[in-house]
Amino acid sequence: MRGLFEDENPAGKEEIVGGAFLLRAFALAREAALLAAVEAIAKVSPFRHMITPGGFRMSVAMTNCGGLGWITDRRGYRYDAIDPETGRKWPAMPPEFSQLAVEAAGEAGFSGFHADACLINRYAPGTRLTLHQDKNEQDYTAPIVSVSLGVPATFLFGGIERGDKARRILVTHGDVVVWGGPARLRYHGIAPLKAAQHPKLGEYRINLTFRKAG
Ligand code: MD6
Ligand code: FE
Repeated sequence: MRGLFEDENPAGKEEIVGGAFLLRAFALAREAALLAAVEAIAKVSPFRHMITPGGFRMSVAMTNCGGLGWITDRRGYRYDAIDPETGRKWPAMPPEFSQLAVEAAGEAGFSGFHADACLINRYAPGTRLTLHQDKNEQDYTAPIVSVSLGVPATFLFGGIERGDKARRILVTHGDVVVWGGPARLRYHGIAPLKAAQHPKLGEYRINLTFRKAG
């Protein structure tokens, strides 16, 4: 139980480093709506393993919703309004997604965050995301809002240089990480997912990352 003792933060808000905040369980009450929306999106634009510019198949399965979607192929990393698998626009951003993103950003001190892109990542056991910076967006003054659902994961939170030592943060179902300002270009990743079962998502972890891409 959290928040029962004076030395714990009842709001469940923790500053990981300057500009990066963990909002524990912030999305928990909305899990049913979020999971239903992910399912609906994946029916239109299915999860797929994209190819990196270097020719590697990503172990994370991805899809997107919103006006812009993050993609990678042999030509590079970028945002595009069209899903290359379907040839059509990405599914629209559901209102419950936009609402969660603006509220979480506000809780972390970034008011007026209007996401135009939501990348949806799906991790199976063993899947990892190596350390990277998010730098395909136009405007680094906007934060990123990241929602974790399903199986717990270890978020690796590094510095501004790739070789900087990374902190390890456990993110569980319903947790939201918001980062921006001085943290916006920090290296980060996900350690290989440990096998576990979640009552709603089985062996999977789903991550929603909201960005202002355009
Ligand atoms: C993930 N997230 O949590 C991967 N990037 O599955 C990210 O790469 C990420 O969570 C920028 C900000 C928040 C994130
Ligand atoms: Fe990232």
